[in-house]
Amino acid sequence: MERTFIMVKPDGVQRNLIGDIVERFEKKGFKLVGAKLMQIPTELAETHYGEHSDKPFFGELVGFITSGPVFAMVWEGENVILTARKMMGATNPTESDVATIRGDYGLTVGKNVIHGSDSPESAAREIDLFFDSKELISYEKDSDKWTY
Ligand code: RTP
Ligand code: MG
Repeated sequence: MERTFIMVKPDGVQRNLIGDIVERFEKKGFKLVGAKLMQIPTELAETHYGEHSDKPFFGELVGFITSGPVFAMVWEGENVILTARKMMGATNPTESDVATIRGDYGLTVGKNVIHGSDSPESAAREIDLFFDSKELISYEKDSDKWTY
């Protein structure tokens, strides 16, 4: 079953959005297989956002993501990578649809509440960067048979 890395960014934690975001993914039918509140060290932030190291906003991005605790999660389910990106909405909240997380709660591209892996390769890389395999749990739920 597919897995993806999802993170409530420091603005989302400060604005009390952890519960809402977890609830959206739970109600959709996805399964939480790992989660932790953490403060991202600068080096991990630079590695995580390495694809943007040449961009003018890189310093600001690393500064923001390390500015306070984040809530890091791994979610599992059919097509979870692409579906999570749809649930998040477009990167810039001025372009994200209503009823998406960024569309409902974001106003600026710099503080857009949530991160989610954008491909199977990113998901594998980011899960490995943020979680030890011992922190991820495979388990059955009675509701699985009503979801699939
Ligand atoms: P994320 O990686 O955080 O999930 O966001 P994303 O895939 O939707 O967007 P991405 O292109 O990977 O950009 C990473 C983050 O950089 C910030 N950004 N700022 N000032 C700007 O023009 C600009 N462009 C991107 C955003 O906070 C974005 O989430
Ligand atoms: Mg991205």
